[in-house]
Amino acid sequence: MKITTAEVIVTCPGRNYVTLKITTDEGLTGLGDATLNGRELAVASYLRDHVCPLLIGRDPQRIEDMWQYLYRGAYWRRGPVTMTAISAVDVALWDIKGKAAGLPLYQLLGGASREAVTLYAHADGRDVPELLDRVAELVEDGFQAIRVQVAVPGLDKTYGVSGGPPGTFYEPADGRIPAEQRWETGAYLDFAPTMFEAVRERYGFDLHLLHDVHNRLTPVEAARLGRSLESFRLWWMEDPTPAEDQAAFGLIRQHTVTPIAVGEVFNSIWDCRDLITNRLIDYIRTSVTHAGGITHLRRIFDLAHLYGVRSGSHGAGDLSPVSLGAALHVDLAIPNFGIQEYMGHAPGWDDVFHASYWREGGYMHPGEDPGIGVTLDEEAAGRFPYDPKSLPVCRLRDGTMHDW
Ligand code: GCO
Ligand code: MG
Repeated sequence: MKITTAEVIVTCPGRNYVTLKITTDEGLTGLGDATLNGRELAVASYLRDHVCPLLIGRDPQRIEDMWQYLYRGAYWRRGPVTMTAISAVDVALWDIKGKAAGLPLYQLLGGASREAVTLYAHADGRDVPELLDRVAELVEDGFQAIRVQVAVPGLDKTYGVSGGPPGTFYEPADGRIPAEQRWETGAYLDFAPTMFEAVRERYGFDLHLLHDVHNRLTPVEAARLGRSLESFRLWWMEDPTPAEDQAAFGLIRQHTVTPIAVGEVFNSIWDCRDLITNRLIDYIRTSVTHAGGITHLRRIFDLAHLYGVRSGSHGAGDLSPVSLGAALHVDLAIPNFGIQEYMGHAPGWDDVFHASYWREGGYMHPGEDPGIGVTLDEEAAGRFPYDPKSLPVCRLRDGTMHDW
């Protein structure tokens, strides 16, 4: 079997998605997600200009060799752009392998280790009552794990709070110039326990609660937050500090038993190694799209398994349905699955993508179609052209740049 074409499709059905489509001389096609939110065209160019020409004529069945060729073969390696491009190739090749075998991908990964994949959904509110309403809807819909985020009183904008109608929460990403938001750590730390208190008071402890700090704290502030939330028994506290400084997690760990999840911005096993092997985190959030595809993500999860760390893959709406489909196969197969983020996609996404995956309440399954089970309608994709958007940036009240 040989690769005959490799095309990059950029489309915006509510959000920008970059998809790699690989076709073989036997007429099989495979899709991979290459979306890097806010930097989409950099990956599209990396693929079109530097990777696609290398694929033509190669054997798509040699997935491991292709991965090594693209990773070790690039002198300037690693980083989000390169690794997202490699991920897309890898996922597309696994899609082809599944189709060639006539099997859903999870069967090639060892078969199902569970009946379905447990999801966590997102609830947010401009205030605590609005959050409680949103949690009620998700509970009604069958979710047993919910990420909760509430606007911090006194701040004009808080990460994770859209103020939009339920089910339509997407990170604000408007135009080429990023919006600027202001942040005040003291107000957040004082307020955070209030939202968990309210949810626990209404729902008791049957519901799993998660929270994303989104890199806003210093290590000692994160330690304080984790400690102040202990009695609410969170499933996890996500990205309490920027993860470049991995030793920081040692300090957080010394002070709190609130579980920690990190890794959505990591691109390789090297980014995760110290946090995992030093047992500084409980969940690793790397995704098929940004951490080297199925081949490399499994390697990360296997390392994590050795150290009792479970998976909790990033699944924000800025990762395409191809990404979610691929993630579900991995989630279903690995022994140390923890939870899968589920944010859904913008209304109308299914005009462009068609997916075999299905959701029942708080569970999802990748479906039984051969390969990943997600297809793209190119004609429909063409009706939704690229729409430049940026993630916001964040400053402290005095104007100092901070982490968003
Ligand atoms: C999450 C993430 C997202 C990111 C987004 C950036 O946990 O879901 O933090 O909300 O901010 O994916 O593109
Ligand atoms: Mg996050």
